[in-house]
Amino acid sequence: MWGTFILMLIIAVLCDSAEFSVRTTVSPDTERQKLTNILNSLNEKVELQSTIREINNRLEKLDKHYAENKLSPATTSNEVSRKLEIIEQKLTEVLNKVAEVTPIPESCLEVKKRGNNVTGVFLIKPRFASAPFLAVCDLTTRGGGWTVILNRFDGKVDFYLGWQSYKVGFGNLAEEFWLGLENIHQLSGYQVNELLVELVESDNNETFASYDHFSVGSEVEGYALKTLGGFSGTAENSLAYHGGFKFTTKDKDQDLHTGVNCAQSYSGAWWYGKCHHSHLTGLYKGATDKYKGVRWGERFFLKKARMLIRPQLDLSLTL
Ligand SMILES: [Ca+2]
Repeated sequence: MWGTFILMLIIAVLCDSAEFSVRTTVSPDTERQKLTNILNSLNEKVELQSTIREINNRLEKLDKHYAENKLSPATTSNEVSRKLEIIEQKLTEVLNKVAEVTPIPESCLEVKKRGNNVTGVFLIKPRFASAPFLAVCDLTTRGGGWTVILNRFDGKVDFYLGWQSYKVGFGNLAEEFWLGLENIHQLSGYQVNELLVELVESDNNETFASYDHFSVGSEVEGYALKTLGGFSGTAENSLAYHGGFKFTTKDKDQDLHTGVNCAQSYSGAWWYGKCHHSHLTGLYKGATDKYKGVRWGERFFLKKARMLIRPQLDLSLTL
């Protein structure tokens, strides 16, 4: 089943690559039309990227199952992972080719400035990113131009995942997702960004927390919450405690709690210290311990949570 599925994915990607391989034999107008078609088909890429993420998540669970039961599968997940890497590489090549001939916006703010006013999925490429990626751009909230980095609203996506998943991102951009620490670093590491956190409690009370400055360091820096400041909002300032801390997942302990992995203790992944005042990656369903649920300060078992970042509107300053 994996074989057929992966083959279909490879064919889908190669078909796109083939479109580029005939570029030199067509007229500029046809070429432009072809490019437009490719850009229009980016929605399919969203699906493909989400599928790859989904398969990776399942592989992670499968590996855990094998390890726990001391099983040796006939087809190893490593084999499948390698094939997925090839598909992802092909997808990146296609996106890079699009980037070569069409200027890709560096952020959702640029998407907005180019006259887009409808929130949706856009291809963006931060200045120093090695490849473009797809992101949900909120183009209406508080002036628009936001990149959504976390979205939770129904618990369909499992957020209790490992380092690799948090690094590259997971979930489905059309539903719940985490954009990925590397992408968040690329967006916020070289330019002053602000952060908006939107929360909805179980009684539908809506609150927000906003920070003028927000940046996440590189992988070498442990994807630390490097800069955080300028709080305002109707919710608590519950990220302040986490400023400066590295990111911890259940399989990578970088927190301040000796002998304890906070991600394991609270079934999430966050910039834990000893351990948290907020963690929006907590369990959506099935948490009896309120500190294991989706939490922001004294608001527990949150119904909805979004994190959005945007280069500062009134500052063109780059770090
Ligand atoms: Ca620890």
